[in-house]
Amino acid sequence: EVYASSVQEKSFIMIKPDGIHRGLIADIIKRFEAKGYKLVAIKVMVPSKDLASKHYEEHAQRPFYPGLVTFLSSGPVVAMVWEGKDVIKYGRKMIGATNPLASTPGTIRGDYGIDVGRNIIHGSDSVESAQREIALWFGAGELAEYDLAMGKWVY
Ligand code: FUP
Repeated sequence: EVYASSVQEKSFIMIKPDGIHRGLIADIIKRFEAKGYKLVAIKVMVPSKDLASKHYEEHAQRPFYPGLVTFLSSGPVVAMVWEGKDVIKYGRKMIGATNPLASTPGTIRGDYGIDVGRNIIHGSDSVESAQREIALWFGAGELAEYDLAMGKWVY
């Protein structure tokens, strides 16, 4: 059975305010959807400063942290959970490097970004951070459980 637990891996993916203002929502969703990943949660919101601070708390001591928190909480963002095999690692590959100028063309940041402080999208970097971020941004009842008909052709 190909529907093993590895297929159920989830990643927190967020289009940041610059991505929204640049009109990139549909393009980004299209890439994850066309790859074969399954969208199980999505919402548009202007995050509070508290939520933005918690999201990036690992960077609390870095000089760019206050600006990063202010930027993220300026909103709006599109917060999502995508599910599928290796979605955390492969999602990061689709997103590209933190610095858009170091990102390969063909990646989201490589195709659309120039500045590290305006790098369009966030994606969880490990199973632990995905779990933490999904719990931070979504309530348990906000994640849909369903079989995608397409899934049996992807796997
Ligand atoms: P990533 O996981 O690729 O989003 O990168 P990091 O967790 O290292 O950084 C989080 C965010 O901090 C980046 F999206 C942009 C911002 N940042 C800066 O503004 N300057 C830096 O030097 C590094 C990161």
